[in-house]
Amino acid sequence: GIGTPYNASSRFIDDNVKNGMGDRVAIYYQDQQITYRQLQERVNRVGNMLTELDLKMENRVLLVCHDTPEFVYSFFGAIKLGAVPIPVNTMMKPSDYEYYLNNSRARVLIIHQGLWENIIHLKDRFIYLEYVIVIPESDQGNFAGVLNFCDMMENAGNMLDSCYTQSDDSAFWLFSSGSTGEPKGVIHLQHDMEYALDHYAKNILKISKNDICFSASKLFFAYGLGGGMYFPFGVGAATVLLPDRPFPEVVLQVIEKCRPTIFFGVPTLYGNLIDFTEKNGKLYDLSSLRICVSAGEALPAAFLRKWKKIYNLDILDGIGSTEALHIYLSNRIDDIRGGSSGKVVPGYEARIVNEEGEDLPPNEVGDLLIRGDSIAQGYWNLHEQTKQKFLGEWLNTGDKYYMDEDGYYWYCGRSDDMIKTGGIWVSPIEIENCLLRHETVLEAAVVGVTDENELSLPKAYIVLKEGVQPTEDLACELKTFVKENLARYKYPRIIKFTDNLPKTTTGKIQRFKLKLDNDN
Ligand code: 3SK
Repeated sequence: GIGTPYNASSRFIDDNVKNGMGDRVAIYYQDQQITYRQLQERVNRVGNMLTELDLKMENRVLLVCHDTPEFVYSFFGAIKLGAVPIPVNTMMKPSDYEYYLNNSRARVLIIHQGLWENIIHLKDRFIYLEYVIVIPESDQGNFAGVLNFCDMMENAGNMLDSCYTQSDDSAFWLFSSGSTGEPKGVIHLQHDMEYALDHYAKNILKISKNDICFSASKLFFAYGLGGGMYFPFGVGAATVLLPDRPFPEVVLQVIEKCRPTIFFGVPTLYGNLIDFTEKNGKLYDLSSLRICVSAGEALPAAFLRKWKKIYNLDILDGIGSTEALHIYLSNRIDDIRGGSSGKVVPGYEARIVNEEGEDLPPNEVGDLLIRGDSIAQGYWNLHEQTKQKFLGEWLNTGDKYYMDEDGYYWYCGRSDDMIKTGGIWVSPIEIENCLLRHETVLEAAVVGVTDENELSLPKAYIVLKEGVQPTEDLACELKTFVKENLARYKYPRIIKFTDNLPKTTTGKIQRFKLKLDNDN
């Protein structure tokens, strides 16, 4: 039989207009203020233009968009049809987009002009793609064979009923990168955003319609998607969108100008903001903020102290994941334990288990499992990996944690060797494979090491081919080589030349031994 209808686009966009908030600002973008009524009309226009292309329920749409209103219109426009938007990282290499498109079998690609120009040469390799909709960034450019987002919007109707979906229908995907293999499509359902909103944003952030959110973390990250979009929309609040890279000066200026009340950043950014403020000796006016949030990796306690000292603001550190959609362990506004990830967010449950899956007592390190209803349905077309990660109701986070007697959780590292740099997961294997393509490299092993602020960075141990001299210049060349061949943020910040790598008898590199290197 037909069950209760639930469509996340209706819930996060239309309900605001229905509830009398149509004239409130939903998005601050550059000099524009976009109200909920305007937002609803534009979401409807995108829905109509996708319908014109015969996009149907469950068809995927890849979004390669900067943080602009078009991202939001496209995301919710697709969901309103029951189609499935897939926002992806805008900083990847061309071949990564070939993978995203072919793996997801997206029929439509919505992409900013500059980003399209970077991948246009690969277009014959996009097997399932039928339409490319380019969001223009200038009058000039090659729009041959593609559709123009703005022209289509203008010609599309502004009324659209949401299609009949239920709370367990697919709503959107995000790609999650693993230590081995290719990125995995994480399938999120229609009800997932509302669950994260109700449990994390309402309970922990106490978000209300009077808030203005600003996420320096981009919308294509699960973290930014909540903080910069569906948390504020879920309560009729506003968001500030910043399309540029979040350089410290820009971020501080945006806060001063737009006066947000909740700010979302990653530890590396807080470190940069602190450095920038200290070096310039100029204090920005951040007095509009009532909460700063950090996630992505553990926030060094020193950053918490310095931020408080400089700006008299607390940072709420928490941990989440793409698979869980948002934060499930967090400090509280009136209960912050520096250096810890805080306690379990109400609505989620946590277990710390040993290798046999048995629960461990306080203070013992084990694997963190999480339960809660924003957890994804599974990975697209990856049966084995889905079984390993999604254990019935429990999600195996892949993080090592212990819980102290007071119920605070303390992060102890990754179960696998993945490295988080600047809040983004990086696979050591991908960097190693890239280094191995350099003519001078015989063997390479990459591990995450921590800098003086306890933030992790990729470090490469390299065995050179016979006769090649290990020099500073070669180290620089290898860094540049990785920057040119992978997304820039993946390059090893430190290179150490060595005569051999520690290996098991079967020849597997023992990265954990490298992490114990006295230099680190
Ligand atoms: O890495 C995290 O801590 C995180 C938090 C919220 C949403 C997504 C992620 C990956």
